[in-house]
Amino acid sequence: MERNSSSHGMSRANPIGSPRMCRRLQNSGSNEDQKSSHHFTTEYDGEEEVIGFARLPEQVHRRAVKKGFEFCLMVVGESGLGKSTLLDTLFLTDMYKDRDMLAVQERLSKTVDIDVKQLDMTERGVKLRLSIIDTPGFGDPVNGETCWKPIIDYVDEQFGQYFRAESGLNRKHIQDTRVHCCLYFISPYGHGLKQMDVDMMKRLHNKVNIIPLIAKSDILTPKELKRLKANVLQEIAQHNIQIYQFPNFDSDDEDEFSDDEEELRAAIPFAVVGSNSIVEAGGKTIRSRTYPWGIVEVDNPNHCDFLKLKKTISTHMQDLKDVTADTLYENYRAEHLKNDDNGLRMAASKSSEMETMLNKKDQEIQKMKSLLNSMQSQMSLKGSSSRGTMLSHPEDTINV
Ligand SMILES: Nc1nc2c(ncn2[C@@H]2O[C@H](COP(=O)(O)OP(=O)(O)O)[C@@H](O)[C@H]2O)c(=O)[nH]1
Ligand SMILES: [Mg+2]
Repeated sequence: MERNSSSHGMSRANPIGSPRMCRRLQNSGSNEDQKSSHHFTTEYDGEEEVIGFARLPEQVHRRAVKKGFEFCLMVVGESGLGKSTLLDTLFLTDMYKDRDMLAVQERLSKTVDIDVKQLDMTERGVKLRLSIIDTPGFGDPVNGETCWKPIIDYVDEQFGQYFRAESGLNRKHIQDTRVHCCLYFISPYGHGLKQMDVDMMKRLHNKVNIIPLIAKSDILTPKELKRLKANVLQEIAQHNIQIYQFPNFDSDDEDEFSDDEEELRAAIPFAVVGSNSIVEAGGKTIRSRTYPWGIVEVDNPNHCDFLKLKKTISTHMQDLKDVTADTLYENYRAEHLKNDDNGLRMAASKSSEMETMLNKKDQEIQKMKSLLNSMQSQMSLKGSSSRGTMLSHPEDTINV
């Protein structure tokens, strides 16, 4: 299982913290502990280095840069809510402005099947392999009732592939195609979650990190949006749906960082607007939707939460991967191993049943044989006294 100790480190300057201006040697724990344990905490002054582990973050960073990152993002939701458009908006035109674009440029057309696109991008020397998984929307005539199946099958199959690779010989270069994040689109036209949203989210929540979104939020007034967000959150809680929980950082983290986190957390479910058209306004180029009455700017925090969504993904990539590997995949693995174990136990009990049956048959055959022998000896006795015909093969008359 991949574990990366750099969790959260990529987004902060110095996760371990700079050495403090003090020198003390302290025993951790109570007096009781002092007798039995030898666990000391040492802090060295300023620039002084004994081991030099303050350079660990650099090493972790260098390793990550060399290895590159893999991240898989999926979009799920009713048909026509702007999933494909938002993916376009997120990645193909903006998210990594300085990226070296490879191949995939074409716009995503209406999705009828699961469509995985890969983008290899480099940002300030850091390589990212991004897999974008666009799924067929619910209510599409092509999938009808079983719309959830290909999506769940896809997620399970990625776990399965990882599991097989992990149990194989070459475990060094496992490609991680597990779905690390699922953007779940909720309709702006209703009053909250639909039954099919509840069903789908419940099928997904033990397998992927769900980030809920209010789709096409430009059609809602601020008041309507506020009410819809509240309803959605209330229904998520009521139905015990587990959505992605932001990690709790230590209280001594930089204030600014915690404030940012709090702002992101408070905006869930993020109200998004997607667009691919760029307009010129006031000498600036902005991505927006133009209506007869005005312009909705995708990147304007007063118009929607698109920037907050973008920030959440980019600053929580490692945490989303960690939760996938440590919790969601572990659940799958434990379940899988339990099933395997049950299978083995059933096979074992079947074979022992078979053995008992064979033993029983053996005993019956032995019994028959001894019966035959005694009959044969009786007959030969009779034959010698009455000179009657003797059977050469007594089995001919007795069916064994
Ligand atoms: N009003 C509005 N329309 C949108 C938005 N995003 C996409 N659309 C439109 O909704 C329609 C369906 O979009 P699409 O991305 O194909 O939806 P998908 O089926 O969920 O992938 C298209 O006509 C888009 O132009 C949005 O944020 N607001
Ligand atoms: Mg689509």
